Amino acid sequence: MSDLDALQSKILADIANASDEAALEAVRVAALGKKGSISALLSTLGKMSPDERKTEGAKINLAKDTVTRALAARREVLKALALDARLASETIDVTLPLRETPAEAGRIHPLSQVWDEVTTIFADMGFAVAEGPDIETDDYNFTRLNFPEGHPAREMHDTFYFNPKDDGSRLLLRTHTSPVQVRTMLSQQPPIRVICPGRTYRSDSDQTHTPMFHQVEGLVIDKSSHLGHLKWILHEFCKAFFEVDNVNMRFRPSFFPFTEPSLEVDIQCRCDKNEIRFGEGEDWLEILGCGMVHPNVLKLCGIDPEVYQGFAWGMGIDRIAMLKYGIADLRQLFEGDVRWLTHYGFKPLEIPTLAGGLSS
Ligand code: 2NL
Repeated sequence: MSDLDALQSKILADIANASDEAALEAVRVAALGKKGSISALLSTLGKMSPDERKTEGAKINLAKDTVTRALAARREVLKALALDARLASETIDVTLPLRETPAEAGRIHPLSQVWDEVTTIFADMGFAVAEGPDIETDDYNFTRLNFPEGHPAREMHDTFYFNPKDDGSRLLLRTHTSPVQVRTMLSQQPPIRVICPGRTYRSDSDQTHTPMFHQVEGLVIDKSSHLGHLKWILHEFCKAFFEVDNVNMRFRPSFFPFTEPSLEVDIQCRCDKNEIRFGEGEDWLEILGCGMVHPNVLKLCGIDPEVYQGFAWGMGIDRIAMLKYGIADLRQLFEGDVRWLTHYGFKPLEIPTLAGGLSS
């Protein structure tokens, strides 16, 4: 065997043994690179006689072509092997749970959930939703609601006042959502059916009070609206909201400057240590106040009390949220603790509907 044949056999063996593309490249450089073994042979041609160059050149170039083809063939094989190995190592377990998208991982705050639940229930009964500013005038927050100037009931509200203006008047943070109903009566002719959910403010802070809280009030004005209608509406609301077939309600006499008569409403429940059940049990829980709109309020809001009458009610969204969802401490609602929200919050894509269930 000539030296050239031996060299070619050696290179072809190296090519066959190259286990990856990097090893194969090293073989190529060693044979065909600038200082490669075959390149070195080719560079000897210059010193040969023309005849010798003809025969030797043909042999060396043949060897070079053979090696080049072997390199290309081996490269294809190694590429295929590398792909097979990658496919084998990069398998994914399709049974693993999907990572939640940001839209799925977020949570709806229980107060927003209850707000949506309440508006859904009353919208189904034909109520419109009205909203108004948090900063109000004394007139809309008190005077037109039959709180006379200097009346002690104004003091009961622990009002946050702004600094007086030059004319002596003072703006305030609304202490209830009733000014929204005042605005509705002043701008709309009866019949009126609205609910007014919103933020309200009182300078009061302890276990059961926060300076900012949420209320939803309702107002119905028509020619013959009466307490029977009010009781039916509140009964239907309580059944829908607490998601039970029946609730027993108790109406107790009370006092509000803006209603006459005024009533407070309790619902029957069983209050165990860790759980409240509605629609059964021996305990009573106060959930709202209501009454027939005082004729003075109608008058002060541009409605003739000789022609129209109506009823109204108000309840704390924070309180009914805590009762329904078993939240023990009011202040947790406002801490913005994401771990708490992960536990008590609602999935964003599960929107409350009466048909699909409010809180399923
Ligand atoms: C409560 C009691 C109540 C009203 C709110 C109202 C509004 C107008 C006229 C008459 Cl414009 N009444 N609202 C009536 C009775 C009770 O709220 O304890 N809320 C937490």
